[in-house]
Amino acid sequence: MQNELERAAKAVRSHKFVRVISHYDADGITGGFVATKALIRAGLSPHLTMTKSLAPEDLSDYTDAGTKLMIFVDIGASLIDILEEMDTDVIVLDHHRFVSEKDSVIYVNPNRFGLNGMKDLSGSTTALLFALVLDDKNWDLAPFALAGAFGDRQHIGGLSGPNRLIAEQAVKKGLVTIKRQLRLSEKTVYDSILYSPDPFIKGITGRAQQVEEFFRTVHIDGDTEIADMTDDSGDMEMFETSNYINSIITLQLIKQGCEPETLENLVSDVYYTLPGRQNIDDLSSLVNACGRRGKSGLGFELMNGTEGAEAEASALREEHRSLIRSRLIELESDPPEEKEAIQYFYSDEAVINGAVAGIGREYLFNRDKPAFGLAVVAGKVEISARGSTKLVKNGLNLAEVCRVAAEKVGGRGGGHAIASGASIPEGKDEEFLKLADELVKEQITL
Ligand SMILES: [Mn+2]
Repeated sequence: MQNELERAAKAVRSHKFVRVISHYDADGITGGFVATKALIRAGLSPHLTMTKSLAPEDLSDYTDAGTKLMIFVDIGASLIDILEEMDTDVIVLDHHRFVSEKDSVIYVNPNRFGLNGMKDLSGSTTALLFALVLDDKNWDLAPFALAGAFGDRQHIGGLSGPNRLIAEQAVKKGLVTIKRQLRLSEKTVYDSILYSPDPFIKGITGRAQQVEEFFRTVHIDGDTEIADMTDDSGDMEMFETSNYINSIITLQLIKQGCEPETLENLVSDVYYTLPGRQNIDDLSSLVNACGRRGKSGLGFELMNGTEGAEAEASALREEHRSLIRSRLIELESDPPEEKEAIQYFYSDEAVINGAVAGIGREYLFNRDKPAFGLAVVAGKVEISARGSTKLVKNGLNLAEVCRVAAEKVGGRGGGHAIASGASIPEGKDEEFLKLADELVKEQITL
């Protein structure tokens, strides 16, 4: 991988202008930010575009006479064969499913080098490795890169591989500090349970009256601040409070059928930037919301420290999260349809379906089947599919399911084994679901 990174750095040094194209989720936006910052520092003039998807026919939108170098971040893995045909130099920094390699494309993908693209590196941390090959001074971008990896949920259950090394170095360099604490990201316990859909407490999350009643019944002071309950506070009383809240939430989650993995992750390493002490999970969810609400550029500005960006991003996040909460609350009483091996539901908005499928499967739906969220948008059906580590260990590969099933009905799909997506023509959803059901059945019984 180091060789490929050196090749990338060398290619960059012979250019002045560069088109950077990144994905529009938290990983893509932070990765685009990290790459762009590093390129500016190296004396180049980058032009960054963040996009939801990249079809072969879109590529011409990004090339004009002046474009001699294109860099793809957290996107591009599925298009290597087509990128090879481009008249420009091409660098791809992506961790999605590895399909093929072509000598003319400089292609840094962890899956290509014996690493796990779902856990060991994200698009943004791959972009950080690229930035570091350009200049060691780019270490200050590590917190943003980590926010991207967290956006892809690579820290759940602990970081591994190069991601872990990056975090360790960032701590050593005084850029980041880690605290073991309840994984609630709002300021207070009350806000966390009311606003954050993760963890999702059945019958309570998202409903103020129920949250208040719940806290009264179990004698929890909702105003308790999460930051006060960290492992190094040395305050015995706070330590006990934290344990108590943890056990109450755990009990609730056991009642609603959550798996051990979910319960274990309630307490985890939470990363804060230094200085400033911003919760990196929080940064990640703000950037994610910007992308999902069609304002990727605001995510960039937030990281760049633009005045007012944080307040605007917070408002967008609340807009986005309220849609996710509402859909999950509806699904509590009207659960997904089940086929033999999969479960599925429809939403009006495609952008919330990844989160709804992921959180829903973990906290509300059948834990033994991957969840597919569908939305009919402008003549197409957009699909998000989410599984679990346990299902993947049992053979589930949703990237394969989405790719094969989508292609059979005239669409496109791919992603990761645990989380993937597809876009298919309208009216083909039943056929897609039937194919997906068969594919999952085959994978899990293998
Ligand atoms: Mn990614």
